[in-house]
Amino acid sequence: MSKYPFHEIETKWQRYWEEHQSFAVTEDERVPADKRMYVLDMFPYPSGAGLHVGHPEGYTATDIYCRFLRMQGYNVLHPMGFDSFGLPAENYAIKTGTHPRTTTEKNIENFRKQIKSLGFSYDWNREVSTHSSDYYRWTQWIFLQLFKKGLAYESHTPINWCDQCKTGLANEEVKDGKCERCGTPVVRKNIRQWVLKITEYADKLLNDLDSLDWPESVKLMQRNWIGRSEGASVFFRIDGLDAQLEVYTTRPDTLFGATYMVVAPEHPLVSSLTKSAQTEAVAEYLEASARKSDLERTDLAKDKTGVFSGSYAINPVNGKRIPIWIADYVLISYGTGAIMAVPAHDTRDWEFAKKFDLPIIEVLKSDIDVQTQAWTEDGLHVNSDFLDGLNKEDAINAMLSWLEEHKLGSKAVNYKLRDWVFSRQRYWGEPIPLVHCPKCGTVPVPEDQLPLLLPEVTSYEPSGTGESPLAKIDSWVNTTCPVCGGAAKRETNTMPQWAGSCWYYLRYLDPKNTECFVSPEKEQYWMPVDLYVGGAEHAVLHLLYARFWHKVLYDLGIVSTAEPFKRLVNQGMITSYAYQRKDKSLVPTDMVEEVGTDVFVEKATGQQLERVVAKMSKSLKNVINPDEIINEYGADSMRMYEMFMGPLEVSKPWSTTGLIGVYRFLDRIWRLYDEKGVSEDAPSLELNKTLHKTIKKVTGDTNNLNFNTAISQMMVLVNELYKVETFPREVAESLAKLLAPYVPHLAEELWQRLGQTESLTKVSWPTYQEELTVDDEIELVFQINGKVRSKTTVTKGLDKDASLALAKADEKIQGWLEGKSIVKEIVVPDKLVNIVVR
Ligand code: ANZ
Ligand code: ZN
Repeated sequence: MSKYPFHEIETKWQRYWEEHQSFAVTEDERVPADKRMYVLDMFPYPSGAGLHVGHPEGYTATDIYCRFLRMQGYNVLHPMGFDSFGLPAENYAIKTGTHPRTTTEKNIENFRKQIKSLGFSYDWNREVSTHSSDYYRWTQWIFLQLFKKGLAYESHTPINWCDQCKTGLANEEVKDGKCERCGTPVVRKNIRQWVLKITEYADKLLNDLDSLDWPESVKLMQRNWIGRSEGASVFFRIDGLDAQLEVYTTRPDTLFGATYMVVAPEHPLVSSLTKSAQTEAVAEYLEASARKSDLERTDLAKDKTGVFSGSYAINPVNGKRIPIWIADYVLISYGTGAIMAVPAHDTRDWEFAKKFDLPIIEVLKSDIDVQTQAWTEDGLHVNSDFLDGLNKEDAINAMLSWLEEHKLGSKAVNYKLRDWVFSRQRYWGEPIPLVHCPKCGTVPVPEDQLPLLLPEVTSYEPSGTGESPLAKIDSWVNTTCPVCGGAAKRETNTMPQWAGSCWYYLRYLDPKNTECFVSPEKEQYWMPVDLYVGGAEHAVLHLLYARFWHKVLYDLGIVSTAEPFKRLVNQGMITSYAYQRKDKSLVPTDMVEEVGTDVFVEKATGQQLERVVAKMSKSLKNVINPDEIINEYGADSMRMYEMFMGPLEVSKPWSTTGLIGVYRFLDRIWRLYDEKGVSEDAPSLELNKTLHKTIKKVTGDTNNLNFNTAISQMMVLVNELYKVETFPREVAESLAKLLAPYVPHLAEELWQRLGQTESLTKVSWPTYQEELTVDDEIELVFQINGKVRSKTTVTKGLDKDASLALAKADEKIQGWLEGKSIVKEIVVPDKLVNIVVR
């Protein structure tokens, strides 16, 4: 008995595909536009840890889909590359002195080898790496287009800073007040930054989401992140000062309830508002709040703090004098950095008012006493003069008209989205191609001088003072101005890792072009990306940034579509099992023994453990190494198992037992062809029907990315084949074709052993006859008052009367009908008969 020789088979076919360039793709003009498909994977960061089992999940899904599409006559672009600038290589360089390029290129080599060992059908001729100068030349070029369009500017406003990573961060990189990468609480720092005006695209980024076939959850996250808010800006006169205080409010209708105002500590009017008696207290407060993070300032649970400025504003609707406070629960970065406080109907304002004993006036009819709690729900207006009795919508409109008429305010829109802090004070990134000239100001490096190469340094250590290691290389920093030729200095900040991934899908289209970043013909041939698969963690980072750059390029007329990624699918996370003690602490997997089916104990103590699902982690010793799996069970087993684990989009735990099950299935297929042997007989009607049903199901499921159910159906067919006497050639050939996208190495081998000389990559997908996929026999269900009481198997196509007669002849049904009167009879042919009785 021969064992399924996957090692041999997999090496053989990987070599074959490479030698025959089976997956090299060209812009074949004979292929009509609707038969061109661009299927994209999120390219990996080549970390030192190598491929994770999560990578092959998405990569296998797209590979199956691509192979399937090709067999259906599509011209398919399916590329792969590396997102190779980034902090880990740089941190490693700091520790060891190894150049990040050396580490990165070594890691890329390992990644490429690992990815290739899974037999994916990438066109490797199109590989790109974002750290290579041929590539980042064009990243720099795109940056310059943004700069020339006025979309990149230098800013001196405080930004988020990570003391651990020693660099500035974009808002998107701050999660719950902490650095997204290392978890260090983010502080504010005043350093010069390059910022991209993503806010100018807020509306386009928001509105165009509607046109995308993306998971609703991702669209919602982007909508919330952009955070469009509609309201009004209202002007308040300041008593005794020739200035006005502008606030942003979503509830202008509550103006009669505004009993005080608050400005952020950084508000430009703070010093003019501060009366001499308050000077000291205000100064103290400003200092204290400067030390706090935004999270500490805005946390709802935190005690409210603030200080009275000494000044008063005039409420424009009733002329009342209301005090102006300075408090850090108002953020300088949102709206106008100043608010009108309506403590009766806003929780934060209410807490503040209680603490500092400020008046609380009910202006929305409340079910509770607003002196004891804020009422934040709807209510008809009260204590509000011309708004009394109106509902929210009418009151807002009435107030807006009033404000506009008196020139005291107007409709306004605000966004949560902030401009993108784009410079990093680190080494391993694209140098920003700008020169600072004392005479000409900031000027771009001429495009024909790109790439501006990243210079060699002796120390990768970030200065931590807000300058990148590049600032220490005088010979690089000192240059001449491209405009006037005088002495000038180079910009020393580098770009964030997101820069390279903002446009890589465009470079794949034309990776070797030295004239432009992509030729218009190639761009138009392939774009947009038809299917993009990757992890959900990029919802507001990469996916928002890439859309932004793409829209800028679109407005510049360089790309032909308004959106880059038509359809997006998020693969679920592959988790692992972990073992939990009663006190919820986790036990490393190698300290656990399975003593019975699903019964686990801790080896050392014998204590019973509960199996739970957890993220893979080194400390729990439950990280699965793809290399080991491939070596032990083969790439085809790995591919098919990851697709069989469950629906692509859900998170699911790795189980080696499950993997072995799939391996056995492939072994069974192997033995079917190898031992049973193929006969030239025609298949029986029965078998033929199973075959055609299988083709139909696998076709539909593969098309919908429902790979797990497609695999189940193939299992049904294989089981059937073990039951029948002979293995007809027709079935053997079709099965090999169905297997081709899923387990391509095994399928090619079986196909060749059937005497075929052409690779399955050149063969068409099998078709099915619809009439063979429908069952003649169906189950007819009998119900009494909607409850199933009996059923029977009958030939399809029975009419209503015959079905009803059959039901009434049924013994059990007769029992239910006894002594009752029939009210109604419902027949759904080939499905059910429902008799309603009383
Ligand atoms: C009066 C009011 C009454 C408000 C009321 C709310 C409820 P969104 O929806 O997120 O846009 N606000 C405005 N600028 C702020 C800032 N810089 N820092 C902190 N809070 C600020 O929220 C807009 C509301 O948040 C505004 O409407 C303002 O409070 C507050 F019953 O004004 B409102
Ligand atoms: Zn950090």
